[in-house]
Amino acid sequence: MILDTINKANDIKNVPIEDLPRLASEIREFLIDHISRTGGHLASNLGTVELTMAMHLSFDLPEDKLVWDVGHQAYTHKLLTGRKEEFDTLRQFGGMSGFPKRRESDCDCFDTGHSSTSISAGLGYVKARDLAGGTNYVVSIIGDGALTGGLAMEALNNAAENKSNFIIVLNDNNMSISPNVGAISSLLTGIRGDNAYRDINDNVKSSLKKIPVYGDKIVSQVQKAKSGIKQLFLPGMKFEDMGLTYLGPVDGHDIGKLCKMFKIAKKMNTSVIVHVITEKGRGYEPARLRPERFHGVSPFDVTTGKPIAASKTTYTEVFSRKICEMASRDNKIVAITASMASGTGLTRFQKRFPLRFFDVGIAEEHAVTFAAGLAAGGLKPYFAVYSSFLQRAFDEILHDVCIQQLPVVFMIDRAGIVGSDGETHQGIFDYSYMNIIPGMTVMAPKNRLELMDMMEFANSYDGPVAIRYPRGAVSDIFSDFKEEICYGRAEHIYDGEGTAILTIGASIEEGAQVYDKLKARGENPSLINARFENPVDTQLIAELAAKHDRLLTIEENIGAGGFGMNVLRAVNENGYDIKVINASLPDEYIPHGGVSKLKEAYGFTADAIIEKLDSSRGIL
Ligand SMILES: Cc1ncc(C[n+]2csc(CCOP(=O)(O)OP(=O)(O)O)c2C)c(N)n1
Repeated sequence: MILDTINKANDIKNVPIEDLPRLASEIREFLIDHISRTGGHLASNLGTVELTMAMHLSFDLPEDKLVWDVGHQAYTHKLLTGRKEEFDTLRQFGGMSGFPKRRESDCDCFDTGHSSTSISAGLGYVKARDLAGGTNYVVSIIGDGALTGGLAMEALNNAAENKSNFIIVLNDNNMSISPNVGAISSLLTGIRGDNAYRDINDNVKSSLKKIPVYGDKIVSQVQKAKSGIKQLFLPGMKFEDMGLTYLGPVDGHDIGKLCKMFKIAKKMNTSVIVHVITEKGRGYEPARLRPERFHGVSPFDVTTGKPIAASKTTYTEVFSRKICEMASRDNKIVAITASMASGTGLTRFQKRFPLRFFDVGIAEEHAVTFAAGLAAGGLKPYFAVYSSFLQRAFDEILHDVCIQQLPVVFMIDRAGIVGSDGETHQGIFDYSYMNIIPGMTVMAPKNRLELMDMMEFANSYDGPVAIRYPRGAVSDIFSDFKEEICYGRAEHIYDGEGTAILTIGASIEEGAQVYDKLKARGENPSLINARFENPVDTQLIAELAAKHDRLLTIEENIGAGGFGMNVLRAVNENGYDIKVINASLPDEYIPHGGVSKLKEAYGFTADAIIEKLDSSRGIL
């Protein structure tokens, strides 16, 4: 195995050129074998094997900097930088992350997970290098999907003014997770099109001539090599017009051509885009044919491509069906996704109501202000979005939706600990950042039925509402309890005395376990499903204070600024005579791992919560 000879950065440079295609095949086999067992990002990684090899052949790590966008496609980079053995622990607690991590390797120069950051970060590296008089190369690798993000556009706008070498590799596979959308995608499709493949022409010459000293020489060499670098050509003029140098498109599976292109790019004294065409899922037919399904996968059978574990009904699925049912009755309902139609369950809506469905690209900030405009125009927009990705749209939620009290519904999926994607993807901040925006109503269902009831409630409510629900299988806990939803009112599950357990959303599970354990040791606590994080049910808290000596709040979110804080404030401000104990996740970034392992490690289990309760009572 050639892969056995690669144990640290730059080892690939010792592999004979004729063996590189075999190494690419071995890497693909390795990735398919390992990801089929651990789960992870497959299709994108299969598409970047040769591109990564070519970059490792063309640059010197760790001195040169490779800044990956999103970072989900950096598995080959990890393999080529001495982390082969760690693949068995991919995305597991204490194991190797699925994204670049500076703490993991000096070859990972920037932590990522969210989209469209690489050009900004890369440009920062460029300026830091230039100010220090350094000579290393900086390469940002961004996908065509990530290029639709506003941050990437802001960065390009800035990078166009740069007068030193900065290489931006545009990894174009014509796909975001789903097929890419919008004008950027059309622009790239145009460039990729038939008439794009021409021989060298004047425009390329002008690009090449920008290379100091060597430019003219390269032009004449390229002209001599008739079929040499055939794909250097004109169509990147749109980028050139912006002030960026454009090279490409180049076949992203041809290592020789890629290396030649990088050789040229290294000579430019500008920001240069190297446009690379790759195929998602290359080398594994199920992933090549259905790249969307193989974007992020749980363990699967390599022969059939089918997942090993049987799928269960998820909250996403419940949302997916319910929104269609509601939209069939109410033609004001429209749905928005920021490039996550399948992940958020909106594919069904897209098929049934194509004119009322909007995929805006990886553009959460735009999605929110767009939703505000739709609402101001008389519609009822539902923006379905993962908790961690909505973080970027904080100002738009405040400035465009809430100040104007526009009736936008935020369906916040993947809230709480999501597990194996780690720090960047845990949905543990939304109770805090949504909570502090005046005029925002924040709800969370205890089970699947309540999610549907909350959606009906949100539809009838004339103002901004957020409903947050977790990743994974639905719960049917306490499905016999279905009091009608009243604005700002909680739901009593069990009435008792002494300790009142007040849970929000999915943490009813931990609350019920705490309840059972306290009961088992002879106590008679109350259990309440808060339903509303904001506004908090002050009337209920007053009633509880009369009969209980302790209020235990439970929320799957960091402690700062969330539900527990609201309860504590209500108690303080009204002078209620009751002690409040807040159980939450710690105010920390939670790494990757299985959800239950993480809950254990970060003290979010019934036992850990009872321990906290007991220590507040002086019971050790
Ligand atoms: C802010 C943000 N929104 C959504 C996502 C989810 N996401 C991860 S990868 C991806 C698609 C990226 O497409 P592209 O950049 O073309 O990379 P490819 O996977 O096609 O190689 C999306 C939408 C994210 N990581 N960050």
